[in-house]
Amino acid sequence: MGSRLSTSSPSSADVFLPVPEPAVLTEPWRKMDCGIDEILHEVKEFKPNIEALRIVLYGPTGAGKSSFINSLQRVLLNRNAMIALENSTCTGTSFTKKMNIHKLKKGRGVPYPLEIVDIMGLQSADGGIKEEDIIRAFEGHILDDYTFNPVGAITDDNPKHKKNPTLSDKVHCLVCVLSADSVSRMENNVFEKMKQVRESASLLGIPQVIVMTRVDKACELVSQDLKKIYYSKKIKEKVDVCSVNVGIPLNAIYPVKNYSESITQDLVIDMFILTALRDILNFASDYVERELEKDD
Ligand SMILES: Nc1nc2c(ncn2[C@@H]2O[C@H](COP(=O)(O)OP(=O)(O)OP(=O)(O)O)[C@@H](O)[C@H]2O)c(=O)[nH]1
Ligand SMILES: [Mg+2]
Repeated sequence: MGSRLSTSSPSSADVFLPVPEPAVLTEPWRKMDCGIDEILHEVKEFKPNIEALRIVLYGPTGAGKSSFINSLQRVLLNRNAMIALENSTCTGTSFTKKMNIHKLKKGRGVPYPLEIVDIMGLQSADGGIKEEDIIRAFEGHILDDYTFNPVGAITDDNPKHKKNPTLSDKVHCLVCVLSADSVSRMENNVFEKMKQVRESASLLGIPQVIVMTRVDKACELVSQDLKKIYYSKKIKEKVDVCSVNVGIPLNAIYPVKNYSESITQDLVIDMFILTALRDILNFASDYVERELEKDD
């Protein structure tokens, strides 16, 4: 009895036991490029070359689209805020059924030059949003408060259909929202739907990014210490899955933790949200600049 403990030479079974790979990388897969004050200042003072930039969020039901909008608003106001209704019970049916255009603020009564279009989830028990509707939305044909019709896309005679949209009505950046804890289990048809939307955006020259939410639910290390996000092997793997399946390069993928429980602000949560926001603003602004140059 106890022979395995008393002997110093390992048995053959021990020799072939797989050595678990470390969950923490020795080098980060992405480096932080500046501090929170600098990035917050850059974002708060951002002046686009149009009155307001417009971005659209799209992705599967429950991915965290509405939560991301609220997180962006919280970072700008440095307090708890709820401008988009979130879904706290995941039923498989999209909670957001209307197209809502959220206008962000950077202080009480002070508008921020970013509008966010929150649309219905891509995949849901009731069929989800129609691809044609997404495309019409980013071309600027759908007005705020339009209720999606599960059986058909918007028609030209609908009062919420805008016939001749201007550059301000159009979407200047497509933000695909995926949750880190479910991306590896997502069905191929959802990725296919996303790819098609992305390709349509590419034809219009609209830049695209992925915001990967719920990192705290996908990695124990990150759940305990969000600062480890760029040192987490698991998060890097999830980012790779997003990139390969949606076809968006790694340098346009932003892992974030949304505010979902806390009522107070957290500098680390803010830092990752701000990193995503800063790049989205720049990409959207570059697009608007290209469109304006075309008109010259
Ligand atoms: N822990 C954690 N929970 C999150 C995070 N992001 C979102 N959630 C939660 O996930 C659930 C779904 O989030 P929503 O923002 O409602 O998702 P959605 O994409 O808007 O969903 P639909 O409108 O139904 O398409 C909510 O309970 C959120 O509080 C995150 O980063 N971490
Ligand atoms: Mg929503």
